[in-house]
Amino acid sequence: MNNSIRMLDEFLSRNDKFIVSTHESPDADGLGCEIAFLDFLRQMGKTAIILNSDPVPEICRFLDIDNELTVLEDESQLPPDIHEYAQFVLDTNDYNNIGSAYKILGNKIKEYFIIDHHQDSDQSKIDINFIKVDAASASEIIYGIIKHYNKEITFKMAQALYTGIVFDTGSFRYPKTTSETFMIASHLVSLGVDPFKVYEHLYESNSLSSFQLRGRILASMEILEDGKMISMKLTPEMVAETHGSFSEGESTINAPFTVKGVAASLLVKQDTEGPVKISMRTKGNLDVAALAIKNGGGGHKNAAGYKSQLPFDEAYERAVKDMKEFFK
Ligand SMILES: [Mn+2]
Repeated sequence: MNNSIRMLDEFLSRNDKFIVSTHESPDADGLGCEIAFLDFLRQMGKTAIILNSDPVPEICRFLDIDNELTVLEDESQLPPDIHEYAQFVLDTNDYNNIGSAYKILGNKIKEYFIIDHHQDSDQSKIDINFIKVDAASASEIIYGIIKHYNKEITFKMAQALYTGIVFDTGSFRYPKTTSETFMIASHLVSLGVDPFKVYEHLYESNSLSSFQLRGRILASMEILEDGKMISMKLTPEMVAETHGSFSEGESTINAPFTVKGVAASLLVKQDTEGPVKISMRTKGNLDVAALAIKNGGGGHKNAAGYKSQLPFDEAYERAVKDMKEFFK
């Protein structure tokens, strides 16, 4: 048994009641993990509920067949015996990154355990949690855990995990996609998942207002380093003026890679409330994870981000300058 499974096993043995959470602005991987993991915990004879900080994006609603994805707004929603609960944190390695829920839950739960695939420089965190950075998605890790314990994968669980995998691999395109990824996907499809239906929900269900928002983001682009780098802005004003969805707007960061020769894409973004966030995507050997970690964030070699305390325009200038270093 490897160390991660042993740590998980011990965590499961010493707790019977669990809260399951994912990161703020949740995505299909985090939400897919939660839905599958919730039923896994119940099959293990545990009590479990999902509590997140932010609502489910429209394109992920179809995953929530039994209405289990709950947003935690205040303490009155907590079970009376909350002090007997432990917490699973899925698809992020930073407890604070679960958003506002950490302020409500942080001092009440017994302990927490991370299951994630993002890079972190803190070895002690890796030693006591389940962090597998070579996994293409957290959903892939959850699948492995369910198989390890020989539990059943229902249609609901299969659809949730498949959607998480499709989302985090960019439809089986990103570099961490392996034959293992395809084998898992194949098994999930054999359990009844409809790949076209998942694709339609994820990629053909955006709202018209979000499409307009995308237009505004693209119009903000600066072409840098002879077309090797593209930077863009997603401002609170753009969100307010178009009424588009911030989370749908965020995916525009991938659009520059449809252009031959683009190796780096930068999106500096801020919703109508909340901090300025810097998202970086690259191709090849340009390692943005190190840059994100240096700024208090995290991520993967080719996809990473951090929050900035600076005003929007300063954060943008700084992020552009940092990323241009790759081309020196
Ligand atoms: Mn993920």
